[in-house]
Amino acid sequence: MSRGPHQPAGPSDWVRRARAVMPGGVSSPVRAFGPVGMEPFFAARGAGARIFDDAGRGYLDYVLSWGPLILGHAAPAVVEAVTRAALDGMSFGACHRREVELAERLADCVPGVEMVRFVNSGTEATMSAVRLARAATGRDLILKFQGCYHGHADAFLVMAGSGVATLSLPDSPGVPAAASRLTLTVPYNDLEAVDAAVAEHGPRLAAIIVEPVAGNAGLIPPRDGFLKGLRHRCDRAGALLIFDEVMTGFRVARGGAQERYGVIPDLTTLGKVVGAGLPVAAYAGPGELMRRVAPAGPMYQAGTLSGNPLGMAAGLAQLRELDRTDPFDALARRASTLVDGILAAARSRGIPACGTAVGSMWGVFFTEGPVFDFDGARRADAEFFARYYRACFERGVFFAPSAFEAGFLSTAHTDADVNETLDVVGESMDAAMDAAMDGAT
Ligand code: KE4
Repeated sequence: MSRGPHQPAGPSDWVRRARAVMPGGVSSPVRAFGPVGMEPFFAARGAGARIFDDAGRGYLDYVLSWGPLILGHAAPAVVEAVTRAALDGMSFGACHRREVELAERLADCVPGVEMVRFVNSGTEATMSAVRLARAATGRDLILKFQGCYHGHADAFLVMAGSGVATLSLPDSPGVPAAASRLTLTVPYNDLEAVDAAVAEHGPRLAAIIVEPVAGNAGLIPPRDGFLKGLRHRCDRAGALLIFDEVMTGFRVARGGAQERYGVIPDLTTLGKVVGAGLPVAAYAGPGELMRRVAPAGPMYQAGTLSGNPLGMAAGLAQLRELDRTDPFDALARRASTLVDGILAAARSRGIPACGTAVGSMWGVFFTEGPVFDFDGARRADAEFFARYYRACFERGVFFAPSAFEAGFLSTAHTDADVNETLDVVGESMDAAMDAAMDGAT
């Protein structure tokens, strides 16, 4: 693999064209590479563990479309299923067997799931799950955790108010204060803060929504007892527990975090892996709750392309392949090898770092650990990360272009790929340290 500079000199023509017609030149902000001081990367194709730019240069990919591609890019089983499905039509706007088959498979795999409603994005899934919790409890307030991301619905784009138990403030223009005041925000892994919020607002609390393994603040695992503690507090308060498993589903275990940690939520949201890269997500739970959703019940939610036949084909093919090969232990071992190698490279250079892997999700912070919450994650050295990131990219390794994202691994990544990555990591840490001494930004 060529290790020459992979970055064109200035904004390419495509970046200029993109910025002329799309805000920031991207379809989603994190793709703009802002935090790492680079121009947006344009992908041309992916194959296995690698993604390729327009010039044909390959990068070992640990973003994997932000999690969906657990079998790697263009997995043959998925491509064949989608190709075949497309020949029969792109969308029916009617029931079809594959959506039933995928819903049955999700119910079979995920402990807290009995019934499923498909939607087209994680945001749709979480906003619908919150609406269902409000419908089921007749209550309005929800509680979320700082650093957890559940998509861009108004209820979630909030930041903590002044006090721990106070209601939140908008975290984006366009989000009305009235919407934010229905969301409580407390630190991740902090059951005492949850107790304070529940003591103040418990009778109005419809749900607690949580990433059971936080993957949107870097990777922050739940502390022992945290998830079980949320389960008990919801039961005592009469609120529903929502596990946002859009990222952790079929990633930290076949049955997601609820299988791994043995804590069953009232509602589960899924996405990413269940669509294998196509726009598929879902909210799900026991029949008693899900039958409140129209047309079975009064809670309205709908979607033109929900249960799309190509997305269903992709998800079924990917989940069938996961069941056929059962790669979870091997993926977890390889992810741990990667993180251990990165931490060893940092330690041998005197660079403060901590991190871990949970299944095939992983993350490293450039700060002394441990990191239990978003405040801890924010202590990481963002300048060093940006220099290190650019050096890795120039050497052909594509990590998430933000210190506040998790990394992933696919079954297409080999031990040789991980070893090559660790070589690049060491070289890039040296380059980042040299750049710091030279005063380069
Ligand atoms: P989408 O609406 O982007 O499909 O899903 C929102 C969402 C919900 N819940 C969790 C736990 C998530 O991680 C996400 C989306 N994750 C980000 C990456 N951290 C998607 C990447 C992006 O925003 O472009």
